[in-house]
Amino acid sequence: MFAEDFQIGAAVNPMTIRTQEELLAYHFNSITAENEMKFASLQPEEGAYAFDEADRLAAFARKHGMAMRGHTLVWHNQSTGWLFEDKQGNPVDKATLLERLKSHIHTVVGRYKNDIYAWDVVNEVIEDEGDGLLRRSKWLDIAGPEFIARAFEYAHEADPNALLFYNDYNESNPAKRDKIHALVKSLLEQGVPIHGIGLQAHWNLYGPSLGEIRAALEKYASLGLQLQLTELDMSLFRFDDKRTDITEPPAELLELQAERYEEIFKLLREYRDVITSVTFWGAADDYTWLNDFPVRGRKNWPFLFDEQHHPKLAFHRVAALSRQ
Ligand code: HAH
Repeated sequence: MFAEDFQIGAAVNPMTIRTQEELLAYHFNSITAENEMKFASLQPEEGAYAFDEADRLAAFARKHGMAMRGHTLVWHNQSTGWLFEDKQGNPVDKATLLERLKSHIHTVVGRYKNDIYAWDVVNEVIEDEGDGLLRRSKWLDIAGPEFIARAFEYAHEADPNALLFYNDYNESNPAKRDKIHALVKSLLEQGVPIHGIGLQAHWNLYGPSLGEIRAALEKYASLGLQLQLTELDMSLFRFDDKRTDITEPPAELLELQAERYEEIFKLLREYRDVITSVTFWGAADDYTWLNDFPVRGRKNWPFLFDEQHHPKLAFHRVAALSRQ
């Protein structure tokens, strides 16, 4: 329904390509590996790559003629201990860390050259709180800010045709938005090969506001890059809401969710010239990372399809938009 506006994607894993195959093949034309292409999944021990699961997801995309995004080459989480240490367990020096990064990126990006058209090269390096620009991490401690530019250069060497993204969450929060903008602007000024900004879009019923989303799209688009929503979901709970008593989604919240999805897709469509893809971080409410995060054991219902893969109210509202 949105084929002329942007791609519609879903994050998948080895279980959901089985349990949600029909739904995925029918409604989505792009996938992203939820975990299977992260550093720790692909290179758990130095030089001992584990491509099995990632390969199966790429094969699923090929089987169904879907596009595939790569996620993610550099992140402070789901990385792996050995990367930052020598055999004695001491921190490695900058040159060693960058050499390992280069070798990982060349191997991984090279391998999926024909399957993956866009990579989240660097994920979540911006600090959420205060005035500091970059988040403290082993990457930053050992290599300094330079690891960011180097990662994009290595990815570009490995596949000059791949579109390279900086990806982050809380991307519509005005303070963080300005920091993301500042980082990407400085990368562009240094001539770093970067082609897009990924707005994770882990949103909820109460925020960010439409005005904040619009302002973020405008500000990022002013850099002349393409934009993608990379991890969209619509939690029924505020981020700091710790309640655990809701075990079925209340009708009034599903109505609110439908209104939010409707107004958001209306807005995304306005920006169809700069937005090239909208990927959900899952496909249907039977499986979402939000089932245990940030509150353990609590279920959530963030998508357009319910636990039986049937369209929710939100789906019908978004579908009606596409016919306008
Ligand atoms: C995302 N982080 C990651 O990009 C993705 O790889 C993971 O599967 C799920 C969510 C979002 C995030 C976070 O890392 C920490 C706090 C809030 C949100």
